[in-house]
Amino acid sequence: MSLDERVITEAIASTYFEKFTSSLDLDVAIVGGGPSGLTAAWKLAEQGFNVALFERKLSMGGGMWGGGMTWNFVVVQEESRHILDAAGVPMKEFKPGYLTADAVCATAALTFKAAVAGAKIFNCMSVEDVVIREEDGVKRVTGIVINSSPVLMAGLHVDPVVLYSKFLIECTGHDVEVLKTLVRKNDVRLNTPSGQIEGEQSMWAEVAEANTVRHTREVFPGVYVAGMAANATFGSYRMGPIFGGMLLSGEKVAAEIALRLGR
Ligand code: 48F
Repeated sequence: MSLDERVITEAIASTYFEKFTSSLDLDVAIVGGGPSGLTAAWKLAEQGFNVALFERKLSMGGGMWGGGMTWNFVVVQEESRHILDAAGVPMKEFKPGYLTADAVCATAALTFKAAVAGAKIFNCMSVEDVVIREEDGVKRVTGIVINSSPVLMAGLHVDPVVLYSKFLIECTGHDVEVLKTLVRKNDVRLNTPSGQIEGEQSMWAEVAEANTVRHTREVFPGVYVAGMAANATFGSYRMGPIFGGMLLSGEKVAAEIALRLGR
């Protein structure tokens, strides 16, 4: 078979823009491709929702690849075993209740499950702002403003583009970047004790893990927080390289939004 470079280019461009235009009106936009975002994307996509995940970096996985301090194993608790089991990730019990999994295998498996379930993954794409609307005095986030990561990294003055979404899941981790932008630019109150982002506290794994799941909720009309972003938003602790809470948070946010969307 002879190869035509023009066809290769056309195949990539037309397939990519088909994926892009089918994302103009999303059910759910997920920002951040760490363990919580990937789990949420997988669980929503497998129910048939129009869901896309935006990750600033070239690779998915956020803080999961490196395990603890680059020793590339993660620990998960018994309660979250079913999620990695369903993704086909082998685990070993280290002590009762503490399971270890290969960090690379777990990250790759979650990425694979999300993509194969039909989540549209846009890597190398940064969410730099949100779309906001006001109706009867109530503000709501109705979409995301995205730009190419290399454009932002190079500091080029290039305008972003916009996609609409019924719900946004803020999964950007410790920095809570998208929610910070929403609060900084708009005169809004969040569904937190102070109405603002409370900020992350120091290490307390047991409380943090429980709170990651507890704080996974809608924090502003149209915006849910999940994963480490949920902890930072509601002022809880960090937990280090134990990942069960991240997986359970992704599972919970997917279930709650699925209910809201009528499934
Ligand atoms: O930090 P990250 O892995 O978030 P997570 O799902 O998991 C936290 C754990 O990895 C770990 C932990 C506990 O076990 O404490 O830190 O809550 O992934 C966040 C992802 O969001 C991307 C970022 O590159 C990372 O991959 N991200 C951040 N800001 C943006 C973004 C943005 N504005 N647009 C697109 N992606």
